[in-house]
Amino acid sequence: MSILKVATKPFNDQKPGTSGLRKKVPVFQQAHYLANFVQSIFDSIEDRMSQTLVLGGDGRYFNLEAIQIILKMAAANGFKRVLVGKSGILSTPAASCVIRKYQTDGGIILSASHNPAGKDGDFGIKYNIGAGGPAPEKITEAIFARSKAINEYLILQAADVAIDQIGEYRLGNMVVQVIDPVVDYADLMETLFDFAAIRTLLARGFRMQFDAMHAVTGPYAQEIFGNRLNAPAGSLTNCTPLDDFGGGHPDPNLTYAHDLVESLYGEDGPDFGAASDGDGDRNMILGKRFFVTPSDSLAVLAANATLVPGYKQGIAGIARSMPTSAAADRVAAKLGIPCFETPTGWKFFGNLMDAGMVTLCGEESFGTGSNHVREKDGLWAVLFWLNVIAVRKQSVEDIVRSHWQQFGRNIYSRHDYEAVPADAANGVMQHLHQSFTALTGKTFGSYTVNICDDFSYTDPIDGSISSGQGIRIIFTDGSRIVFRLSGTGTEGATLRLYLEAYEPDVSKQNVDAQVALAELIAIAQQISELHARTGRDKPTVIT
Ligand code: VG1
Ligand code: CO
Repeated sequence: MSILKVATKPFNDQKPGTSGLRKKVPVFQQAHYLANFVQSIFDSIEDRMSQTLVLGGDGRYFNLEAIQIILKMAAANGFKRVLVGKSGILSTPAASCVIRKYQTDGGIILSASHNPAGKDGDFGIKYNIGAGGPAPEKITEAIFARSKAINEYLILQAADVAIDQIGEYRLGNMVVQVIDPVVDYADLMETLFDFAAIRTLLARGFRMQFDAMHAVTGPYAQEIFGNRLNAPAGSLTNCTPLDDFGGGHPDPNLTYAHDLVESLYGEDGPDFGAASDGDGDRNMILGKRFFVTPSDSLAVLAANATLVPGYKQGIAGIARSMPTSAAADRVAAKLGIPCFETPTGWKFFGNLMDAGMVTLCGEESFGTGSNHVREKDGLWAVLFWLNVIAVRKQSVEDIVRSHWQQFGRNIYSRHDYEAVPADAANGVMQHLHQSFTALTGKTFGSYTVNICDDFSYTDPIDGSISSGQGIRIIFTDGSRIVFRLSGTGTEGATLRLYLEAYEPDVSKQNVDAQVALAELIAIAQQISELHARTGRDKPTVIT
């Protein structure tokens, strides 16, 4: 077997976004496109000779081809060993679990998460460091810089490795170890949650429905809920991973998880519903005719953490992304623990968790997790909720309402405007930027603007600064409007508008978020000139 040095030219669009490099499949299928990026990752790893990596993806179209290319490149680049998920499948949290458990030097995760898949869908790739989390910006910037200068990559000339059987195989001087990550992941979950209590809950007639949306969590859900928790047949749906996710959009929210939502809101629906996304790191939690916003979910889990074995000693701190509601801040204040506000993207939580400063982290985008791994974790959140329900013996709705009663309700919504022409979206952001001075102190109806800024974050551990992370318009009563451009889309620009208002009065908490936020929505439209500038009169998705 010989090592080929392949001459190549840089592509200039390989800048990793919020979570790795995401492009349409045909972009990744161009000659050298994937290889250029992989070599750029490898070139940014110091001492890569003799390192061990983890490799796997969410099973979407192009996953298997990409894995064979990456294995041959890893062998040619001097890696000692690569742990691959059986058939190339690894959920994002399981990849983080495996990197940590086997103390590997890092890993490569192939996923475009919640973006649709298939031959005209999206594909993605990201690099995780030895702590198990997404590479920090310093590394992603180095990878991007390298991708703009690359002129050759190394690849082994060899036959494909059979990765559908557990075992060890040689590829040149490298060992390919095919592992079953489901067991490793399920074992970790058993160390955190009271499986006996959840088993009893399910045995006594509490009905759950989990929708794997034909994405990566299917096998994990079958092992955990089916085999280990004896959930009755019918509790799990769409558990066979498909390379196009069954043509669906594996984003667990009220729009895309419509079958699940219909079932929970229907006659005689189950008591608890949950769904995950393409790569298994997101979660949506539903009660009977009740939706838990992800921001509330983080706050509720934090407030109830000591009811769960893995967190019974208490939590050290909480971190949330900037656009996530301040519901968790109120819990942190009550518990007397710190709460950190970070930019969007899980990579910003890693340092805080490594330093032991936070235990729970969350994002409004259906992401919740803890220091058990360094990624957000969909099934972990589902188990956490089930464990809390098993102990409190209350419905999802009762748990959330009693939380609001105690802490007040941070009424919250996100409006996404997808596939907007980039110029128009940038125009909205620029216009807002230019309005900071004019807006400050101005009154709109019942709201007066207190602060306008573009969010910037200084990492408390390594001092690195990330600026331009989203425009905040904060009102004197703490209500907020936030505008951000997405860093995960592959078509035009996605403009996100985040809205939050605080309601301490219990008698006013039982409202529809869109109704309660109507005044803020109108202010956001007015000050951003969104309709005039983008031609859009309503959002693509509301969550
Ligand atoms: C979105 C979410 C962000 C999340 C990211 C990756 O990013 O808003 O909170 O961390 O997706 O999630 P953006 O830049 O499009 O807003 V996943 O499940 O794609 O790994
Ligand atoms: Co995801």
